[in-house]
Amino acid sequence: MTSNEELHDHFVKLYGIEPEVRITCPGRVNLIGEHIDYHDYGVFPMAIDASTVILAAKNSTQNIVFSNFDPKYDSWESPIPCGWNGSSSPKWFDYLLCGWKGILDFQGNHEQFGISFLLFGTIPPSSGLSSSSSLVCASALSTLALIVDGDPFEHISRENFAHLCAKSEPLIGTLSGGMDQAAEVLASEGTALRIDFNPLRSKNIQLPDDAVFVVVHSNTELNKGATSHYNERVIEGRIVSQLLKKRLSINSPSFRLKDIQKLSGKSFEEILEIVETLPEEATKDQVIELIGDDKLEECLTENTRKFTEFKLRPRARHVFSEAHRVELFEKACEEKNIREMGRLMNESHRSCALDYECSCRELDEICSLYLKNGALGARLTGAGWGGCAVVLMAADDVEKVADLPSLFVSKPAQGIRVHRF
Ligand code: GAF
Repeated sequence: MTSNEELHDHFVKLYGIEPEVRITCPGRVNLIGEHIDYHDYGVFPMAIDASTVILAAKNSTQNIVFSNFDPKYDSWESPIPCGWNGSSSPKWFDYLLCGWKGILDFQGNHEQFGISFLLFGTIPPSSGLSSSSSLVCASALSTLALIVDGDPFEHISRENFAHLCAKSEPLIGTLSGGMDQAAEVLASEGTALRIDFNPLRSKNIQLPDDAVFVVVHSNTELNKGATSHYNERVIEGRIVSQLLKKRLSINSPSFRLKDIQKLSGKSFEEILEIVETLPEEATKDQVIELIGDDKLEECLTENTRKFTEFKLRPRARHVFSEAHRVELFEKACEEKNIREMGRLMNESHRSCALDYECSCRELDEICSLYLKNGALGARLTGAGWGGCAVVLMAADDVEKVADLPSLFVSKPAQGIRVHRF
């Protein structure tokens, strides 16, 4: 375990100056509510103990310098102005650049100065525990803390800061929602979070005392195609929104499914009945026939124009049923009904695997293995296509899985924090 003193001394040795700030930003594990944040539906994550730590100080140059405590990652230095170069496989420091740039844009014409950053991370990368958002948030807060005096959150609310970080990260290429940044910025130690969007807000939720969440790595990194699969799911949801708007005579520019449900006045049960009448899948030409060229165009982005085939009914079924499960999970949690929480997690995994097709063999196997050994619920967490599963055990049963592979038992951790030296 690397101590704060070690990091401090490493910084001084590396750069020959004292660090001014230390930012600690946790990762997150999502308990339920997968792939629905970009439709503005509420989600249920908690921050975890693994984190990104950044030490930073203004330097006497006009250069941005990034170094990683882990020697396997190369350092990177560039004169200002600079930014992510748009490469399709972003490096660790590209995420830091996004956070840095996000704050500079927010601060308008603020005088720019060189900064030296030192990164130390304990969130396993590509594991579905949101290491990348943690890099963005930590670098954004380091930059802000170097620009303003005192508590940076007196200059921007935590909600607006999380929103800013979420806006900065898509520069990297994923059309992601805002769950990860919100969980990492808004979390309080000891409680999970119910996060809602547009406007972003959160509520602390006490987990039942006898609920233990175990995070298990499938030992498959998020697979290479994950960004493309992710964006494909976003576009499929947008097409569904156009179909539903037409079907229900809704006039709205939004293609967030929560807006469409709200405008339709339908309950989850009612909207799920309508979903069953949608086409199972459609080619691009068929979509154009169904909604028109202009409506399809509204759904697409530069990088997603290449998609030619879309699954519709199963994707919609996942989004609406998962949003409903979040409501039921929150209720079960308040009633301390951990059996029901587990049942909902299992349903969620099934829906992710079969309807959203964002699981993989290794994740399915881990979930089955834990369920066979007494878990109440087990599901993939995060985007899927590799990474981690989250398992719910009754505290009395944890012994039963002591010999199974696991990463850690997760306790709700504190959100992002700043320390000034
Ligand atoms: C990734 C995204 F960044 C989140 O916004 C969310 O959509 C998640 O996948 C899936 O629930 O972590």
